[in-house]
Amino acid sequence: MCLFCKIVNKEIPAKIVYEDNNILAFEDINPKAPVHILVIPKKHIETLNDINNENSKIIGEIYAVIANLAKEKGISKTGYRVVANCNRDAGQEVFHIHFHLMGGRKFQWPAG
Ligand code: D5M
Repeated sequence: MCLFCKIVNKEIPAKIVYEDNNILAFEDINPKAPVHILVIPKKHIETLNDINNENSKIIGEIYAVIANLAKEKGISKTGYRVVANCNRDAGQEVFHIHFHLMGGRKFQWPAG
């Protein structure tokens, strides 16, 4: 079972900030910004390449959770970045799709 599936199953602890039937959000263990939360579907989907017409509804739900968390964390007005890394060149380390919600500081563009 993958690392994030273990977090979903509560086999590995995480600082959970949001949970519903389909989605889990928890603090990144290695934060790159004052706010750094990972938002994931509970269902195992390996990479962005595996999103299709059957499973894509969850992506909109994830973005609604992100918008709520950004408000809760006080970064919705100042701004934030959402990042999803896909495969080797983007540096994906955990092969269960996740959306990094990062805020509380200024970001460079283009992203490194
Ligand atoms: O990002 C994978 C992210 O997952 C990276 O920012 C660290 C984070 N991570 C790894 N293990 C854990 C645990 N156990 N809890 C919380 N966060 C974790 P990627 O986009 O795949 O490079």
